[in-house]
Amino acid sequence: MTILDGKKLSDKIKTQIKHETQLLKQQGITPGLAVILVGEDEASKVYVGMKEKACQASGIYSKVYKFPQTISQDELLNTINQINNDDTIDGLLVQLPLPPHINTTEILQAIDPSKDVDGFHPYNVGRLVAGLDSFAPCTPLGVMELFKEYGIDVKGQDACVVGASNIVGKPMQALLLNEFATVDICHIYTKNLAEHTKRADIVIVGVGKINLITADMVKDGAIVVDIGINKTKDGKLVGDVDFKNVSKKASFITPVPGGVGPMTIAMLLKNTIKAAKLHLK
Ligand code: BQF
Repeated sequence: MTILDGKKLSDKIKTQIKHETQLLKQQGITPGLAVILVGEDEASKVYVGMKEKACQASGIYSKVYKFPQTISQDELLNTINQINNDDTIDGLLVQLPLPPHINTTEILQAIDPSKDVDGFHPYNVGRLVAGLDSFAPCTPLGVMELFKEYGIDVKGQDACVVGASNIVGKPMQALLLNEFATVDICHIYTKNLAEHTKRADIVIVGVGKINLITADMVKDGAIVVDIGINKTKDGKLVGDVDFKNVSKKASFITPVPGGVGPMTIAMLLKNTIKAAKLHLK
């Protein structure tokens, strides 16, 4: 069993990005990322803090726009318009979730697709599904990067993605299919989850349920990727996979923390550099 070490790979990518940023700066370009944070969600604050710190470490200019929970739809749209027109900013992301009175779909559609480093705008979603060059969502992109680093070729493999969100499951399916895996997506209405996961060469799960994937649900030698982030009663971070037992059967497995999470942040930096190069042309 090999651990897919996302912390280690993300550190390596951050160093590469630092060098790329230096080259861009020699051409008079400083890559810039804007992050919009609404309200007081503790997890969101931690994630935005991680993003700021990663930008700082790799020489990317970053600016966080903080707003109270009570901000209106129009104020938020105006801010996005202003950032769309700001030449010092290459990438723009809106930290989710937004408050319930905000129309998230409309907010995401207001982002300039050429600055859409989270890849949530329907323009980029469409391009990803069509197999065209696009900004792809950072978490599934991070999973593909881990596969590449560890020499895992998904072509012709049976993959089972558990969780069908727009942020993780659906773009994960598209990225795998674009590389010619056979992809199954399971969700809350799936009749027999174990039946699907047991068949798979690659199991990727991100639903937010502790111990959803147990050892009896994966085949010997499976590649297991855990995108879940859960807090136990004693405040420990764990994923959706029973790591202790599943790791005995898996050929490759990601830990939580230190697996896909750090890769998500590294891919955000990578997408921001990509946006900066796009704007250079
Ligand atoms: C790690 C996220 C759910 C909802 C909104 C490192 C992160 C997490 C874990 C991180 C996530 C999850 C982010 C680890 C960003 C990933 O060491 O395991 C980094 O900061 N993430 C987000 O911005 O929004 C989310 C999960």
